[in-house]
Amino acid sequence: MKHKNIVILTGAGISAESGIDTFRAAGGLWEKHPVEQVATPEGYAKDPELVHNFYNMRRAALKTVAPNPAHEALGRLETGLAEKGGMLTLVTQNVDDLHERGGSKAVIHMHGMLTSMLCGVCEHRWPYFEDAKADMSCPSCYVQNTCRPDIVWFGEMPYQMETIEAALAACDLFVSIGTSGAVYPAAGFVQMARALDKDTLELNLDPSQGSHHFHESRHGPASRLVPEWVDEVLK
Ligand code: BV8
Repeated sequence: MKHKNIVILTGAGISAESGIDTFRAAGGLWEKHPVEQVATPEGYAKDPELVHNFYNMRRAALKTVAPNPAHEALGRLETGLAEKGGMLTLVTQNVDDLHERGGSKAVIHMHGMLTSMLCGVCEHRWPYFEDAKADMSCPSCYVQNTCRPDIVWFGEMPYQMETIEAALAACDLFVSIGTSGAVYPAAGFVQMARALDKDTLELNLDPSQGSHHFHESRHGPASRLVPEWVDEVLK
């Protein structure tokens, strides 16, 4: 195998064919819900009920969608690489649970997860699958009105950045799947990989904002491109 230690970054595009809206397409999430109002700490402080309702809607939608062949192919890749003494580090910007439901066991959710709640006082995190309300109490410290979706908003530090940077330093291939390359620091991973002389590959419906940084870019739907590429890697 040419590549044994692979880091993959996914974005909303890998879940698009499962029926989850992307962010920046026409009619996407940010068109219907201004980022400032629903994906910033300031927006949450101003109207916590509005923000909870935005995430309640997306959390409820998880029950109506299923992983697609791209998620399932990455589940196969994780197992197949391990069997051959290789390693996959799967980093996602997505807050849905479709990678896990598609068979991936180790997923780094650098922007958090819809199915996790966070207490703003004691930082307790717990699995959460229902509708949340601004006046709910933390099950650990019992303080009311401080629980928020466990999501990384704009202006907040993404999770597990040290782990991600160490994985990028150790890999021999960085692959970006279904992301526009619009949001940092995730959008900068390809430049970090290039600076470390790693091979880089983009699989996306159309060229991302960072396409020119990649050695190779393949354009088309993830449900076709990802299984094809995984078969190449594992053969
Ligand atoms: C931070 C959670 C500072 C919310 C999200 C330089 C360096 C560092 C930061 C910055 C910087 N410049 C600017 C910043 C600030 C900011 C930023 O990047 N702004 C942008 C807009 C310029 N970044 C931040 O604020 C980050 N934090 O910097 O903290 C700090 C430092 C020290 C200490 C404390 C703090 C935090 C960013 C995280 C914000 N949270 N999500 C939620 O999900 O509700 S971002 C949001 O965008 C989602 O996570 C999403 O995943 C992410 C990226 O979007 P994409 O996934 O790419 O989705 P998009 O719709 O854009 O594109 C979809 C793609 O799929 C398209 O290319 C399309 O062609 C393709 N596609 C569609 N269909 C298919 C397909 N591909 C294949 N098949 C298909 N079928």
